[in-house]
Amino acid sequence: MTDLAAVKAALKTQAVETPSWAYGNSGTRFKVFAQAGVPRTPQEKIEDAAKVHEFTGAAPTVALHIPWDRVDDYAALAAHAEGLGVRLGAINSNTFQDDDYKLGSVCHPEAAVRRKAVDHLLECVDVMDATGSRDLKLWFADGTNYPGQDDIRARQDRLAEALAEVYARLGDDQRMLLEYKFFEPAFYSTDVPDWGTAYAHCLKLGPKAQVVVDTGHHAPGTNIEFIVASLLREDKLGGFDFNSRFYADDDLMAGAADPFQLFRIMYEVVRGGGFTPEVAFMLDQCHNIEAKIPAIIRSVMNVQEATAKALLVDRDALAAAQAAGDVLAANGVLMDAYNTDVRPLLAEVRSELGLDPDPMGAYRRSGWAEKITGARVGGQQAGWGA
Ligand code: LRH
Ligand code: MN
Ligand code: MN
Repeated sequence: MTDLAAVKAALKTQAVETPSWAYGNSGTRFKVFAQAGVPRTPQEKIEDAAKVHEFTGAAPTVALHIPWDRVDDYAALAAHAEGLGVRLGAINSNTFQDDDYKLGSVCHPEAAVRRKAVDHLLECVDVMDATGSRDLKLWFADGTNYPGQDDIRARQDRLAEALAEVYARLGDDQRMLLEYKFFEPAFYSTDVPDWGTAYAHCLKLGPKAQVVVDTGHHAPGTNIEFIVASLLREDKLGGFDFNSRFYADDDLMAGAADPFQLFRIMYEVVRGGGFTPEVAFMLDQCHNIEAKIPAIIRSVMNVQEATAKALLVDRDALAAAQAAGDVLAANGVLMDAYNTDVRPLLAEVRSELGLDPDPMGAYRRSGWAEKITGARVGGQQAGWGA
């Protein structure tokens, strides 16, 4: 039997970080679609993120991407966020949008380019000092397109050297989260293609280096929950970039393409003791054709629903069935939880928190969309896709 009161208490603590870039205009490599009312500044992105938190009660932090969110005064930006009831979260580095990075950043064959990239990462730690952020999220677009183009192994050495320098700069309460992605933009070899590579680097660096799992960064058919279970077992899961995919790194709404996979991942999180602030639950998505703020509210709700189902798994019954080798009973226990309609439970949780039980409706009725559509002209483009 699952303890419903405990499930509700756990759900009330859930925090999903939303990405500043998801509030900006985005698109594909073919076209960026401008939407009305889109933020023109980092401050306005945070205003939108605050709305997501206001209606879900579960999105208290916003991740920044530097330089997309570069400002003169980061402490003032943090104060702006706090004034709106949210905080600044992970600082995401960007070493992929500069001509100098054509052949890579921290793995580039030229020392001068590597220096520039590492300096940017160090600048991101300065930003963290000012914002009070705990996590530096690193994703490297580094790789090669053709066999022989560069020395794959030497690139690993350069990567290790860069990471070590940044690691040494971290404060006592700061961490680096290393993100992997199996391909794109490089098509032959990628320097951090998988969790094994990220894990090996993080292990060598030390406890402040952790792996981040972006759910869109795996080959089709990859068992992501196995990766989650393994990283938790090794104390190396730093967080998630949630989004969903049908084909590649689609960055669609979390839980939209495969809610069952999200449930399986959240079950391993719960099972592995990962439902704690030590694991950062972040979204990394873009909303090219749908309204952004409600899409992000929907995504937060999808994560909450998967979590609620994971928490509802009757772990005793599951363990008993597993121990008895009763395949069908064990699978049945898991599916019972997955097939539970948790929406009434989450509505209750929201009411108990003093929130509207229907975040989507509450946002619609709030008039915020109309307000920003009238007030903001010339919204900013999220950093990529031009
Ligand atoms: C790379 C990635 C990474 C970036 C973000 C914009 O595909 O997932 O996390 O910082 O997209
Ligand atoms: Mn990501
Ligand atoms: Mn991605």
